[in-house]
Amino acid sequence: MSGKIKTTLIRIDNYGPWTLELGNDREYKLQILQAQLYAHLQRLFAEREGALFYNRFDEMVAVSNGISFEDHSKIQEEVSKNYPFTISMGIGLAEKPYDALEMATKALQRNGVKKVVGEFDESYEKSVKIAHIDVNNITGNIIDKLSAYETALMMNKLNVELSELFLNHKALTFFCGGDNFMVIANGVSENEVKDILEKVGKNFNLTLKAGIGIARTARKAIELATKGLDSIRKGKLNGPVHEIFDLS
Ligand SMILES: Nc1nc2c(ncn2[C@@H]2O[C@H](COP(=O)(O)OP(=O)(O)OP(=O)(O)O)[C@@H](O)[C@H]2O)c(=O)[nH]1
Ligand SMILES: [Mg+2]
Repeated sequence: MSGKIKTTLIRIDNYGPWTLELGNDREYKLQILQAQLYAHLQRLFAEREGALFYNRFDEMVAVSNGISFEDHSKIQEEVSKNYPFTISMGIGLAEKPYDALEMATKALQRNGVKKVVGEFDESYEKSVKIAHIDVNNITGNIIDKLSAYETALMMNKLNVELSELFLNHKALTFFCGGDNFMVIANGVSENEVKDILEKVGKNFNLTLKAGIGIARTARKAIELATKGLDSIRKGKLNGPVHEIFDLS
């Protein structure tokens, strides 16, 4: 697969010092703002065929293939108009997701407030590979047997193990709620995904499945990944992994 993955790191400018100004009774206000910002940015990126992931709640990562500098600037303006802070965005373009995000991080480190900095090259921004991973029958095997807290702890541990194993391939894993994980997986083969799922499944005494989508944009890649996953779920395909391409 030729082409590169583009990631955008979104950081709230001077967030730390600003939060302190809100006093000690601030946590609920920050949680509301962060949730609103996430929802808003998810929509702004999705409208431009991208996808957004929580990184550390107050710092988010988008897969932004095909989204221009001008569009990033429009997103930034929209945030400036609606929130009591501004954001900066660092953009990285590389063959491997980890390298793209590292470039994005470095771009932000070199620059100050309300910046949009980094790599744009539309001719390379045409391949996104995303795996949508899901636990088989989490309802019967885990949710109905363990306490809600233990289930959540298990998902956290699963997130750590998946993240580490995919990071060995320079791929980035994000927990998306329930029993769902999305991996920005450019450079990881279908067989490598399968091996990781089997290894993690053994360690946690459960089984996992994954749809993999390959497309020009993040939103389409996720749509295809989820389609692959649902086909396995409905028994139309033998799992645990199914890959679908659409580079039209
Ligand atoms: N983020 C996200 N969450 C989902 C999605 N589908 C289901 N969920 C949530 O994930 C949890 C588990 O759902 P399922 O994976 O369908 O349930 P399951 O018992 O594991 O069943 P199978 O996966 O079909 O074996 C539920 O809390 C759902 O709300 C999805 O596409 N994305
Ligand atoms: Mg499931």
